[in-house]
Amino acid sequence: MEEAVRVQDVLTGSLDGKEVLVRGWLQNKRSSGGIVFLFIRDGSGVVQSTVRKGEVDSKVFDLFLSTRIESSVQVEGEVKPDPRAPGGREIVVHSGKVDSAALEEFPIAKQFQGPDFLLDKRHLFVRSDKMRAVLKVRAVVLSAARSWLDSHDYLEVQVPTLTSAAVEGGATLFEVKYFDGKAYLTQSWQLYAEALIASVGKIYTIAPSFRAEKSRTRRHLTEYWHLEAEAPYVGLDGIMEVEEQLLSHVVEDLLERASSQLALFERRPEDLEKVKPPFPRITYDDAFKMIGGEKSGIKWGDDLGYEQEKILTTHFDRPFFVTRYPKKAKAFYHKPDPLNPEVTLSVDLLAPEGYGEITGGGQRIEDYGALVARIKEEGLDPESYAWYLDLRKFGSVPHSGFGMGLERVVSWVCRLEHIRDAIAFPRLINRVYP
Ligand code: NSS
Repeated sequence: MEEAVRVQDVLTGSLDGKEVLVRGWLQNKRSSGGIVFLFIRDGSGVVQSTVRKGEVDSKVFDLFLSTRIESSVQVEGEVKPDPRAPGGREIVVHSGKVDSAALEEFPIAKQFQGPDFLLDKRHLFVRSDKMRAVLKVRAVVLSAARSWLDSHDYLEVQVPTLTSAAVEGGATLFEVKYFDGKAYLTQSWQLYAEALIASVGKIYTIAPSFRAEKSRTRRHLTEYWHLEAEAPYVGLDGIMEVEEQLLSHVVEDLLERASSQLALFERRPEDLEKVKPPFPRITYDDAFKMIGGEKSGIKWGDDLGYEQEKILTTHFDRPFFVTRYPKKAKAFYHKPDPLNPEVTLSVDLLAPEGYGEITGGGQRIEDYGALVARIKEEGLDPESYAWYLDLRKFGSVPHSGFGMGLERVVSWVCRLEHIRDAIAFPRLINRVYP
């Protein structure tokens, strides 16, 4: 196959005056008089290509005049600057062909179509400008995060998806048949991470986590991408520093590498330029007061829900930490605060503008007896955590970690209304198709 150039390179101007081959999908088409304007998308961008009657073979002209959008096509022609063309350049087509003509009208139209219809057609909707931008933002977030973690001596490791016990409480476990027994889809890598730090030190992973979330909310998926890190000899303050540095680096990289995608979502760079360490820090107690105590709909000790977090976020114009959640609001492994054992050395990072929680983590219980006691207190069976308890028998050290929901971060930076649009093929309570 002949080498095609990338549309992105055409749009930089470096190919002006040159004869090029471009191939891709016909995103849009317009014709007027003897001209057909083709808008060809190749994954790197969209370029206007102009086919003029009389300047190309008449069969080619008729073909492009009649072919439907989302056919795959290729054109050869000269790159010319043209201020009227989107991106400031067009290809003056000399020849071309339709590789695979769309067999039907493309079902996704420019006019309003309901969310359920678009979700049913997600396999085609992923071709939209919006989804393409989201995919790019996701990729930049992950690549920036990897680069920060790698350069700070965190080793990327992998742990099982099929597990035998709950990390975050049993309510959101997906059970799967495992031969004659049962297993669960992982909610978090955490228990395995705590085993691996004694082998390789600071670590991270990027993997799907599963939550059988029964609630339909704008911020819950049943399968989401989870970036998690764990570090030995790090306490609550230390892990907050890791989180704020990591997120600041990610945002800085997004501003540099995904500015046009952010602009598509009308995310102003000024908003993100504020994302610099140190982030504001408040305690759960402060937060409880700020939301008006019990008037907010929760009692002291309850976890902050979406509604409470939304109120809190009105007080901040950048991400902020909420620390020291009550024991009752958090999973069994969180270390009680030695100064006030009713609360834990836990921390959530909340994004502004109503988005709320994007990370959860904190310092873990390192003492064997204290961990057994907490497991029992939560009504869990220490037997199910036998290997995890072993970790406290052999060289236990203070350690901390956190998990960041990729789609939560993407929803916030892209100002999305619903988390389902932060992932190509969302898994929701009522949806595993397509
Ligand atoms: O339940 S978390 O708050 N914490 C953990 O799973 C810890 N075991 C992580 C750790 O310390 N290694 O989940 C962490 C983050 C949370 O802040 C959200 O950003 C995201 O995972 N999360 C979700 N994203 C999308 N959909 C759902 N259902 C979801 N649940 C959590």
